Amino acid sequence: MTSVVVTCDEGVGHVQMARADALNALSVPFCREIDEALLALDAREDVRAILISSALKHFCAGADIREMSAMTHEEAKASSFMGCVSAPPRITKPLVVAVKGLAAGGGCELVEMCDIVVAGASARFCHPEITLAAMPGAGGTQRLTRAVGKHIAMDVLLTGRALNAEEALAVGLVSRVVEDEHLEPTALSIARLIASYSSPVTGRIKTAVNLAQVQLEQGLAMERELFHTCFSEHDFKEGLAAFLEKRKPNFLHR
Ligand code: CO8
Repeated sequence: MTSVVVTCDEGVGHVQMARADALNALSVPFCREIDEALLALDAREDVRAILISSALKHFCAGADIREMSAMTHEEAKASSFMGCVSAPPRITKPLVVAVKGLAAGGGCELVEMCDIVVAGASARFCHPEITLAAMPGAGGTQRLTRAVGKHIAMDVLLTGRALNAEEALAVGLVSRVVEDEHLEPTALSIARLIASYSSPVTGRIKTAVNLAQVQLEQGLAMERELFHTCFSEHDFKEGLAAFLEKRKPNFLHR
């Protein structure tokens, strides 16, 4: 079954996530498919902006919990595992993302990696890693904090609570909110408008804006190291097992 649908029209490359059996959970093979699609579009001369969206009712349920529960600390470190896609920060063309339903954990980190975020009214953004005795490993602590500031980031990351579309707009995680039925047409028209402008200039604006994210690389490297520590802890295994067994976790704080 195809889990990523790629189309290209009027200068816009469109990657639609459609892993229907697990709400677009970001397994390693699914991430590879998304990354390959994005990199292939970025390399095309006729593509001047890229849109990411979901074909399902939710945007993305985050890292694949079933897959993570079978992974050891050594495996996570050796593969630089981060429970998310890795290509978006390397994409040179403007990246627009259209979000409806839940963007959780790695799904929210994918959103945070994009350049313009268009939210449907049903969108909710959350980092539930803490409920699994885990933490973000794909930039969540860094990009969310840079987008919304320390106090909202701490609240979202330490409590696991979700921001709805209007709250996310108010704190700067989202660029625009529209009704769900207008989501894809609006996101597509934004991407098409950008694609109609001079692409060397849109690329340079993107590069320059990203330079405002001071010390991002340093923060990402430290976050990855802290994140991999979770895999060596009792509570993380317990958190993942409790999710899969649909029960409350029993954390021992180690
Ligand atoms: N991974 C794997 N499978 C998933 C995931 C997931 N993240 N989310 C949902 N599924 C599966 C469910 O198990 C279920 O499968 P089945 O039908 O076989 O039981 C199917 O998708 C449908 O899910 P639900 O029945 O739960 O659907 P609902 O509509 O009732 O609920 C939710 C949708 C609210 C999205 C709910 O599924 C949910 O809460 N999912 C988990 C969200 C979550 O906690 N995501 C964060 C994961 S952590 C992360 O992304 C960051 C990386 C952290 C790595 C930490 C390493 C140190």
